[in-house]
Amino acid sequence: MNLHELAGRQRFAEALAVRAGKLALEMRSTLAPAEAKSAIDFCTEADRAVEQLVRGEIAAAYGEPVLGEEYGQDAGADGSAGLWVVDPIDGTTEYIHGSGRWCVSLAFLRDGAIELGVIYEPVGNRLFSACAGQGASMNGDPIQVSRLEHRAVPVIEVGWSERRSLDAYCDLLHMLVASRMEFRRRGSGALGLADVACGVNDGYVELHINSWDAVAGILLVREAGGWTNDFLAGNGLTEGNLILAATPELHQPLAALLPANSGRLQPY
Ligand code: LIP
Repeated sequence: MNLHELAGRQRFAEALAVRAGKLALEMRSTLAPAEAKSAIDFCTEADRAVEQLVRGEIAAAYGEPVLGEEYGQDAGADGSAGLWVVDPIDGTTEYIHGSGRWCVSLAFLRDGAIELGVIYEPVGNRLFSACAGQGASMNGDPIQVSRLEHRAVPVIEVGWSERRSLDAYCDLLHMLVASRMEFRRRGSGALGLADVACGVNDGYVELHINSWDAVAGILLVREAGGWTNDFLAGNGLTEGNLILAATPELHQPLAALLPANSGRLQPY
């Protein structure tokens, strides 16, 4: 695909993410009770409506397969001819609780490579966008990872889900503090990664995250000059994986804190 066509897709994904985010925002005040997928994982009618909107627009514009959080992977979507990876609302618990910390995340992949990543945070009105080899932006302005130029204590966001043990999570927090780093958990893996790309976070680590939460943010971090592990190695797309994304100065110190068997840590 030439750059001109990819740029057209990027504009399409940006407009679609904004439209999808506005739909989620409109739906929030009149929402039916959330449905529990597990003790801490929920789905709302807005998650489904937003994913349906996104799937419909992609089908109409490109006719390409989608892997989405709520409706799964389209038949025949092996990714070689192009695959859209969609999280309609990342940070659903924050969304339900009335916080602004949630977003729409869209990515386009081909042949196992992430070509586009777009994340829209409706409440903060932040639109993050990256195209492979073309840099990353927020609301149209170029962004860069921190390079620790703030000269203060590093801030590392550490995501958690029930897919890994609470003990392993707490061990990681202990080691971060012992290494003189601050930790945060703000409830959206996609925004945690976007915040690495724009320097608000110095790193993002989660012992297991799903691809729809991670792939758009991974491209943002890499295009903003950051380091990420090869999240898509093995079955990362369908099974999820460990994610480590950071300003380059921190990738080795952070990798040293992770258990040897925690996932694939080779670079992307
Ligand atoms: C969740 C993320 C959370 C992350 C979890 C989970 P959801 O996604 O937002 O930050 O730690 O792994 O995937 O359920 O809100 O889309």
